[in-house]
Amino acid sequence: MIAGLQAVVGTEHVLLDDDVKASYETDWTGRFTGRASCVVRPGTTEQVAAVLRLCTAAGAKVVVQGGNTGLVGGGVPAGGEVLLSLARLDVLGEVDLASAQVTAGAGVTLADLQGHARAVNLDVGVDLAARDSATVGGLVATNAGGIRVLRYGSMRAQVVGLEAVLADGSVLSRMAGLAKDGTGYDLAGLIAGSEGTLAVVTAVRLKLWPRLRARAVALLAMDSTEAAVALLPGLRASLPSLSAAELFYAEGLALVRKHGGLPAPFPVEHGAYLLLECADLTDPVEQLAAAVSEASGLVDATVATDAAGQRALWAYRETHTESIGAEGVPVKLDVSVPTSRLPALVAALAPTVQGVCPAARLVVFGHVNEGNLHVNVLDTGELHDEVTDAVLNLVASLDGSISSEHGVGRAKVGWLQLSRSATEIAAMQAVKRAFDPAGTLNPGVLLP
Ligand code: 2HG
Ligand code: ZN
Repeated sequence: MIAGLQAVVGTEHVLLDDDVKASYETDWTGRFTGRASCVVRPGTTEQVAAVLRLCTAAGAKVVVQGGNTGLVGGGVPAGGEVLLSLARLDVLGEVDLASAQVTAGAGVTLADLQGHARAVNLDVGVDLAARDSATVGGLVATNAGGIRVLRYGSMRAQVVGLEAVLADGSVLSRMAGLAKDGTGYDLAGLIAGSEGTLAVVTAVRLKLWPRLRARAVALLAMDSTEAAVALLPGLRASLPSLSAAELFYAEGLALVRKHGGLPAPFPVEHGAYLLLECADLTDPVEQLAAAVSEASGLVDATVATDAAGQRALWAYRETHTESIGAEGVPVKLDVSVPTSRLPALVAALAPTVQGVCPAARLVVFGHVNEGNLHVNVLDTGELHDEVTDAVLNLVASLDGSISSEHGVGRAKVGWLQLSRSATEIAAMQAVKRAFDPAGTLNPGVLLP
């Protein structure tokens, strides 16, 4: 099989040396790691197809990887698989202005795609902190969310066309980008969010949005999560330009200040912080300032008008992940509940985690509009499964989802039944068998 792979992609793109493979074998969190039998780096869709034909024929298992920014172990080997890296599929098509769409190879980074779209006054609907490394293929395969979901939806909602290779090497392609297409099953929508278990995404066609250069950012302080959630209806109604609403707390603020050397945003600590961003064609600062001054339940607020001030406020939110990572390897649980139940979730988290792991340190933050909380637990020692179990059961008891935007991966596969019924899991397994009967793709990810 190795000789066959070398013949397809060239010897230099089949990595066998342990040192060279290492950066592909551990995920961003450092929690998930395993050895790959080899790393294969095809440069075209045809090469991906030939690689998959060879692997399936040899009975080899394949793990698919984009920018390796995943947080649930879905893109790194468990042990012995072929690691298929799509990083070289980085061709960006010309933007189609008539439809406001673009075709991008799976290996194009989000930042490159954003730059490409912005050059013609358009923009990508999804944005997230890992933009410089995260790739389009992985964003689609995991249905990534990020900081603009409240305005533009998740990655699946951006997809108007998709090319993917099935495990047997056949190529499924639907790239015309038809805005209306009533011909049956939405296979692109199904593959989006399937975490590499159904097919290998090699290219996507994405819808683009008008570029909104004028931005305003505010950081609000309030006493509680309840107060933050209570603000949402009024903010959405009075701010059609609202494009982000991000929540964090004093523990996370202390960590980002410690690791980033950031100044305190307010003279005293508060119960909850909400970062808002508005984006529009004309300057939204006044709109935002008016909405903030009318909002009830605020104890402090600051509005940034210039780009440097906006970046400084965003840093409090966007450096959470790396600041937590600098403290140790956390248990990361990306969950969502109906937004109205977010205060109940936040209130119950500390006692729930301490009940199973008294030494644990909890840092939570998230995307408030979607009821999406990033529960990061440090210092869990050997108790990561116990902590995971307690938190995910709490989430399920509040009608929530055990994975909001990071996917199930390997991290939560044992808990899928908390969010999906037996009937749903059986239907998902039947779909998996239809696409990948030999079970080549991403075994151990998503499905038990
Ligand atoms: C974010 O919102 C990402 O910044 C990462 O989804 C969340 O590190 C995390 O837990
Ligand atoms: Zn997030």
